[in-house]
Amino acid sequence: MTERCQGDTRPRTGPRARTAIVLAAAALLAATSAAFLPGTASAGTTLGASAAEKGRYFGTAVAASRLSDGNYTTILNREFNSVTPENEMKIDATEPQQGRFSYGAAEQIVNHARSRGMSVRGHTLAWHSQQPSWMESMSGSALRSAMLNHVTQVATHFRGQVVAWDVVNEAFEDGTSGARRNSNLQRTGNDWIEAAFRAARAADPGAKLCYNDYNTDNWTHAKTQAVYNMVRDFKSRGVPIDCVGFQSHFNNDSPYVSNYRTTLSSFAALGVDVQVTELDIQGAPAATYRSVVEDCLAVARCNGVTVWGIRDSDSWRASQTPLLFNSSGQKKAAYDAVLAALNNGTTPTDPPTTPPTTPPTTPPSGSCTATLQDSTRWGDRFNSQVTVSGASNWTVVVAVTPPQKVSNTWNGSPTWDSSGNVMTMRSNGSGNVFGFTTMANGTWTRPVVRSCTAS
Ligand code: G2I
Repeated sequence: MTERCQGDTRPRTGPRARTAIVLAAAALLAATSAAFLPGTASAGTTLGASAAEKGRYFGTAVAASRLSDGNYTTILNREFNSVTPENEMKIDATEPQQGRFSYGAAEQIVNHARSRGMSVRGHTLAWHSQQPSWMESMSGSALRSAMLNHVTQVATHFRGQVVAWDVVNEAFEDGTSGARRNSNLQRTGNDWIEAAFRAARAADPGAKLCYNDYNTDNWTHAKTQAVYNMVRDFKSRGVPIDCVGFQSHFNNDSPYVSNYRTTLSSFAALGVDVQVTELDIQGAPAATYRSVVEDCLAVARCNGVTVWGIRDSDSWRASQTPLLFNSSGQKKAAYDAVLAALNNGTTPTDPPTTPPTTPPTTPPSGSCTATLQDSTRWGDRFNSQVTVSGASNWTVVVAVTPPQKVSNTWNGSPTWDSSGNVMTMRSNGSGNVFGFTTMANGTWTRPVVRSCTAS
């Protein structure tokens, strides 16, 4: 190209000229791809590039101690366009002594990621676990201000470098209570979560602020409903929350369930982004990995998936071989399934991003509305009444929480799924109010209306 003067517009037709044109075009294409998809190879062949084509990211947890492992960083740099420090931004790592902050390991990851165009999810500012010993032994107003100071300092330090923060992690109890987890932070007052979110917003107004938890994947679970109610309440009161993270550590005791997509879309309908934040699946079944990715792609506000480690040997549950690469760094069948899901994914069509006007027990659905009310309660069972509006021929799906069982119904024709926990009730000409009796079997969680469809 150097043999021609500027302004020389004569056509070039010789073999050298054609080679130069091809090379220039290839360079331009490469430069363009790099500009739009930093940190990834060409679209369609890596997780990050394929996710980017769908407007999503595909991330992984990263441990600073592994950044010197060439096999690890080769995969990291090739496949992922988002990283979450696995432990390096936790409270014990960033404030090991009160008021003395330590950011070295976290910065190592942030610099590695950002210099390659990957985005960073921050994990986590306020959590009952992995607290430094000085914080573990604190309580009351001293703990409240120490927690808020921690949120402020860390979010300020990384301002502009972290796209989303898990502001609060795992604040709800497991099981059927739907209660907050009893932790030293919870004991400072029920408003500790919203106080943490407000402090984070003030410190880094540009970061998306997320609530993050596990065992919140199954829409019928009390814990899922409890988090949903908190987010709904926060949105209605203007507490600055932008996103909800679903850790999604799936295993034989806590398996993936087909209502996962309902969970993601129901939260998204509250007006928050949703993200799969710590995905791993015992045994890495390809079909389940594929389903998770398809569920995220089906929800417009599901804007990314993060797996909790790269190779099986990097996993906190290494013996369950739950990740996309084996311990030698080779792609597993689950990898191929995820890549295929990302490449086949369609543009999402679920639009609702405004909070539903229906109560939390009535997630948004079809063209009718079903509202569930508690009715008579006995020592071993309770009645519920569902009122349908907007249709005379309707189908309403209701779920009870195992080990509950529905023992009786009226004013509708029920059918059941194989688990016996999900009842599809169809109108039978008896009007628009139907009812049913639930045997509690020790669990008094209110049944959930999943959908109402006019027919
Ligand atoms: O437990 C799995 C994840 C559940 N959700 C929140 C995540 O933050 C959590 O991550 C795990 C890390 O993957 C582990 O690596 O959190 C664990 C601690 O709660 C991490 O384990 C800790 C070990 O307990 C420590 O002994 C060890 O020093 O990892 C540390 C660093 O390797």
